[in-house]
Amino acid sequence: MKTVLITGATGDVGTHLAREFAGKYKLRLSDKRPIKAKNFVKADISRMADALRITKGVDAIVHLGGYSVEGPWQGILQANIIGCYNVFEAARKNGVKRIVFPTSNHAVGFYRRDQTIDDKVYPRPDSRYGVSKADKYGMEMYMIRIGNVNPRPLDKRRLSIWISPRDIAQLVSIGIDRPGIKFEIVYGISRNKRAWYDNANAYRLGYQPQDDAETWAEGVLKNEKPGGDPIAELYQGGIFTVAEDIPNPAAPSKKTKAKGKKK
Ligand code: 15L
Repeated sequence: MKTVLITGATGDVGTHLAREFAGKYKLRLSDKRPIKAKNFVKADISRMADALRITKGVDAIVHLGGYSVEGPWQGILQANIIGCYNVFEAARKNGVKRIVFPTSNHAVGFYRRDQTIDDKVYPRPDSRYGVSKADKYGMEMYMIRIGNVNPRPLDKRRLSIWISPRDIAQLVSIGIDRPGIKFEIVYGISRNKRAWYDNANAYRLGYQPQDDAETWAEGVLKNEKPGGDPIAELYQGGIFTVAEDIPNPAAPSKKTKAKGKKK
């Protein structure tokens, strides 16, 4: 049985994968936020020493650690850019060849909704977060541009980019187990009727999605509230406004500074 490290394991996607992969792989779960689990290791991947410690002795890494939405530049830089570099570099030093990097639809979120894009399009990030999810290196890399993982699609945009927990588990498994991968980009969506992506590369690698967001379309569209940002609605990522006012949770608060407390 392969030993697989999941970074950012306490987030939504990590939680779905940990459940779906129980018994299939020997999992090592890691995150900054601790959870109570025997196979959990606390680590801050913005520190190289932590990245080296958690990547030792694993067969593959599913790197989910970092911001999973737009955030302030300093936070994205530490967690998503420096953190990603540390995990990839630590993997190389520890001889871990296979990395599954769940990137995001936001790495190409500035393509318009009236376009269908494939795995070869030039990245067009729609945000600082989107930039941190636009690609890397020479080991065995498998990049999944994830739409949105949820038991059900949440809104009209997600009818195009939704992926069910069992489909994301299948897609990640291909990235862990399929021999001969050098560098691949696939889209992390179910077999959605309204997809904006041509996912032929995922199908070529053996992906057979079980679900389609269309099953929930009627209910989702009925609940859709009119009056969203009309410019954002042109773009696949749905992000247009500049989020300068997002607070940086990585910055020490005045209280902790005064006491000189470590995070
Ligand atoms: C993402 O990349 C996020 O990780 C997820 O939380 C959703 O916001 C998703 O994109 C989305 O675009 O719906």
